[in-house]
Amino acid sequence: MNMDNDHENLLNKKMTRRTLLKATGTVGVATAIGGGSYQLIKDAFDDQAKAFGAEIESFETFRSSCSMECLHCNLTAFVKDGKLIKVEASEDFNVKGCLRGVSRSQWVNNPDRLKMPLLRTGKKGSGEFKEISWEEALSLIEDKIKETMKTIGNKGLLLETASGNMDAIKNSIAGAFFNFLGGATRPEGSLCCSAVAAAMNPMVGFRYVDTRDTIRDSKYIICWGNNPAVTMQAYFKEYEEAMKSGARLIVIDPRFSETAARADEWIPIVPSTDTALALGMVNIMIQENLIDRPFLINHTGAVYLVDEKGGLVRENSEDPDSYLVYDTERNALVRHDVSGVKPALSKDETELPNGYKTVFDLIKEEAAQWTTEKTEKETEIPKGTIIRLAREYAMNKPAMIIQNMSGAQRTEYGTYVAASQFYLALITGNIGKPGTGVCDAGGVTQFVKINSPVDAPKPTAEIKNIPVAKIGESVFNSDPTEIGFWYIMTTSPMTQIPNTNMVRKALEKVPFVVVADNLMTSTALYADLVLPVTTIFEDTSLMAGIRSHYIQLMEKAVEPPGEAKPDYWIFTQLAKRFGFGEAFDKPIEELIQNCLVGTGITIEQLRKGPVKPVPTPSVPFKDGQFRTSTGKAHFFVEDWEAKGYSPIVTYIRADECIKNKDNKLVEKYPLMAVQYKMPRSIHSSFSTLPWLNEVHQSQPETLIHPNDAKKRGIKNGDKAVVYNDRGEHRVVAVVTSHIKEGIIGLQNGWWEQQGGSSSHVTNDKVEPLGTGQTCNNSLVEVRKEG
Ligand SMILES: Nc1nc2c(c(=O)[nH]1)N[C@H]1C(S)=C(S)[C@@H](COP(=O)(O)OP(=O)(O)OC[C@H]3O[C@@H](n4cnc5c(=O)[nH]c(N)nc54)[C@H](O)[C@@H]3O)O[C@H]1N2
Ligand SMILES: Nc1nc2c(c(=O)[nH]1)N[C@H]1C(S)=C(S)[C@@H](COP(=O)(O)OP(=O)(O)OC[C@H]3O[C@@H](n4cnc5c(=O)[nH]c(N)nc54)[C@H](O)[C@@H]3O)O[C@H]1N2
Ligand SMILES: [Mo]
Repeated sequence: MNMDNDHENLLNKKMTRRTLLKATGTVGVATAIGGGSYQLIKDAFDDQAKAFGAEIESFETFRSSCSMECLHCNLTAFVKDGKLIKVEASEDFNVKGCLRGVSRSQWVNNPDRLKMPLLRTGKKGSGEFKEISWEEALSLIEDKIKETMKTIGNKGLLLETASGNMDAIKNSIAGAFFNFLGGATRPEGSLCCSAVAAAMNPMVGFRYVDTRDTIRDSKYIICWGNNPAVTMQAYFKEYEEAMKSGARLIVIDPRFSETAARADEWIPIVPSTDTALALGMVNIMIQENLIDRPFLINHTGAVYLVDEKGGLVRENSEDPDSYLVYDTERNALVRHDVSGVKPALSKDETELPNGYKTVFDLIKEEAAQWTTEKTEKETEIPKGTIIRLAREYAMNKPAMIIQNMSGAQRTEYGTYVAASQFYLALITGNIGKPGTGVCDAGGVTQFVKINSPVDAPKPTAEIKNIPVAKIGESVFNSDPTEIGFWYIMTTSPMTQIPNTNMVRKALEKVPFVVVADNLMTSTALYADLVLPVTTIFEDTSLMAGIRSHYIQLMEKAVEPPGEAKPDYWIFTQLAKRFGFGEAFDKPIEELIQNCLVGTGITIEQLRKGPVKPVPTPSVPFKDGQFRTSTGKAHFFVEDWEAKGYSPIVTYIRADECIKNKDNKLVEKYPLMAVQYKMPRSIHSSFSTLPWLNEVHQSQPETLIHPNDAKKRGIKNGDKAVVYNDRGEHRVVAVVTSHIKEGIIGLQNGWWEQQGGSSSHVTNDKVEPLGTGQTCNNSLVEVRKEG
């Protein structure tokens, strides 16, 4: 069957038969499912056709925002007789939604939606619950909170929130409620990208800064451990535009990703050795004089002096910004910011007094260890490629590195990975100009301040938070504290937190676990009390945050099923019971207005469509102006030193890395697993929606290299088990050279009910500098099932 012709025919047929069928909607669906199954296309069109059957006038439309996790597409819901009929990408929005966005209708109308509060009756995990009223549910929560506060104190309460529906209201209100109580234990760091924050905040002064507006100006783009063709799909058109204008696209990834398939070059690498590669590149750049000296001297702390003990030298120890440099005009140590200063870059060029060095000298020494031979050995990238990559990035200006919360930084020393990418950009002056920079996932919060919807007091209790990657073990071992009450919303720890078996044991141990969600997720199965909440289009809310350049009103389009309620309604009811209800009990419009106060934007404006309070094009750190207190970019980070690590980016081999022959585990588990995100879901969200399961795969797969498969007697399509001491993950083996030998690729987002989460085998070690997670440093073995 010729699929292309089939699409065409289908399109033409429907287009002529239904003149009312909007062209944009039609194209939206067709592109979203291009290459997908015929049945799905037919279903989608039949649904639309039915919806548009007769009187278009009787439809109402409402707008909302899709998940911010993958860039906030504005969606339009079509409602007839109070029922959501279909969802389309909004016509006037600059990016077009995908099949996940369109499938939102299958989330809203899902027959499996939770409709009533559910109280556990069987064993945890058994799925046996009985329906109870909201009154009973809220009383239970009140009692359990009070009991925990009395027996353990506030630290016995654990509040866990994350990425599900990253609007400006829900997670903030939950935090405010627990602050009013005096505080609660919270997860520290993030599963996602706290390593990026630990690199960017001290180096360039703030985070959530992206360069997406000028991707198309770039001549050379390196997607480094990042797969924007899937994970930033809405903006992939920018990469395509850049390539049409002659830009080269390079992908550094152990996996031949969807982006690699569209790139000029794929550079496979041993996972978590990226910092070695970056230092090897810096070494070449310094040796071949490919560095941007004026930029380093005028806009960075490369020129700051370091004393014999290796510390930064300041004029006044009370003034953190009074860094000293060696002025080549005055031949004296002066503050870096005195007028007319001409700082020395290196002791190799200018004789410095008293054995001083510059920060640049430290970088040079660090990088010098990374000869091309040594870099090749560690990363398994041929040295010719390393040299060419360094030269091309430095010479094809403007060049950009795409980081976007990359897989490369979800590794044991992920902060150094992220920081090393900034080293490359700063050393070559590839920053602060269109087409350059290191692209993070940025949002409106870099331009305007979004307030909390509710003004809450600071927590009064002294509480030690738990590194998020260690939630399972910490809670199970009551270390540092016993948890008596665990409130989980907008996240699914059973699939997303590393080491699933530990997370399960923790959920089983805590006496009262509340999960607020809209489906019976893998985590909800382990709750004592499940609260049914609304999804988008069922309550009014505001999207304004860290990953989207737009502020969007999320309109209520339909009534939620049964007695599902918005999260803020739950906290308002609870707040009333605890005597601080007046701070919460406000119309949602007022809560939204509170968020918007500092922006000058009104709800009325947002009712007309998304507002972009961002200068376009946005060029972060324009003209070398950074957001640090000195206005300069810093290479030497005292925060890292305070944590016992090198203040200069250094490569430390990860514990669970196949290069680490000192680790006995490498013999037992000789493969390294990397995680990747799929088009079919955002993490575990969307995972059960029929259209997505039909078009994409509906069971977990693993990518395994033909040589690795052969050694294990595994053939393409065989059932296999990926395992280590932490647990087992059942998969279908995809035998392919699209993964580097010695590495396997595991998918993120499968529910336990769908075959199980890859987090059963992921490393739960904490990334030490950013308190992030290290899922891409997981040693495993694979066997054929049965
Ligand atoms: N469709 C879809 N889009 C999403 C998401 C989703 O779940 N689904 N999630 C959103 C979120 S929250 C995030 S954080 C982003 C993440 O966006 P990405 O970082 O692009 O997503 P990942 O698939 O986790 O990782 C990208 C690649 O990193 C590679 N990788 C793993 N370890 C290493 C390493 O050590 N070095 C190198 N060089 N490469 C490595 C993997 O093989 C993978 O191909 O995507 C966002 N967008
Ligand atoms: N193995 C493995 N683990 C990973 C990763 C990986 O690549 N591999 N990636 C990591 C990354 S980058 C991230 S960002 C995290 C993400 O992990 P999570 O933040 O846990 O994301 P989801 O799995 O999508 O879970 C979100 C949940 O919130 C629910 N939800 C949606 N809207 C609402 C709402 O309005 N109210 C409430 N109460 N609930 C709602 C959804 O139904 C869903 O169950 O996972 C991390 N964990
Ligand atoms: Mo993430």
